[in-house]
Amino acid sequence: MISERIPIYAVITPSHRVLYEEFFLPSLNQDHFELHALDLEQEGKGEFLADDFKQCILFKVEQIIASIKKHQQKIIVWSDVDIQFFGLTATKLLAPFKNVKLLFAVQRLARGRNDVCGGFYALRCNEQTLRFFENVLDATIHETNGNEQDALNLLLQKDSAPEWEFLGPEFYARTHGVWIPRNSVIHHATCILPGDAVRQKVNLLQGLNQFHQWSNTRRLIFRLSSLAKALLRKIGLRSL
Ligand SMILES: [Mn+2]
Repeated sequence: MISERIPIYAVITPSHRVLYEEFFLPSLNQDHFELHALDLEQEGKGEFLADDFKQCILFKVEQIIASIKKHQQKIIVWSDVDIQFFGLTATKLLAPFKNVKLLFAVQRLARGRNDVCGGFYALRCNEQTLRFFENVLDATIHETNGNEQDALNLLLQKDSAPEWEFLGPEFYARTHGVWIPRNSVIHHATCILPGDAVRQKVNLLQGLNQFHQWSNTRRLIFRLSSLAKALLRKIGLRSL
């Protein structure tokens, strides 16, 4: 057990509870992370940017603001539950914050692009990040039609943004491409097709379960089959 665990926050909706219970929770090292799981009871399947999805986002941003007030000067994590961990430690997560000026470290949305993913980030709780997330809430409601990720991207472009950087490619998301780095510490099951989100995510998460403990041979087979599937998608013989 390390001396102080890092608070990690996640919002759980009924539609995504299965992901939380089967993948997120069993893979999270609670010796390193102090879990704050916030239940949000609502109807709906949680499809990206549907009304229930947007309500969840507003609840989430309000809770982020509350968490920053609660953990002054500490580093905390906010995570989606369509994520599984591959042995992520507190030391690994805190490494970028050795730069004392760094306030925000966030997963990249897609390889070769410069937008952030709203599904996994760490932040240093202080007045500046508090103000920043109050602005994210405002922009989510008034400028980006309920999309918190767009609001984050909009506000991080501005000169007034807190000092921030991307987490490395080992904070892997499916939208980074099929080639998962061997040192990956998380796997975010970001969707590649609209509709039927939870089922797609279960398949993605199952496909990489316990990846950090795989043999080299198993990793190689997975990668080759991923490339083959990607090729079939490209020529239209496969959708997923
Ligand atoms: Mn997600």
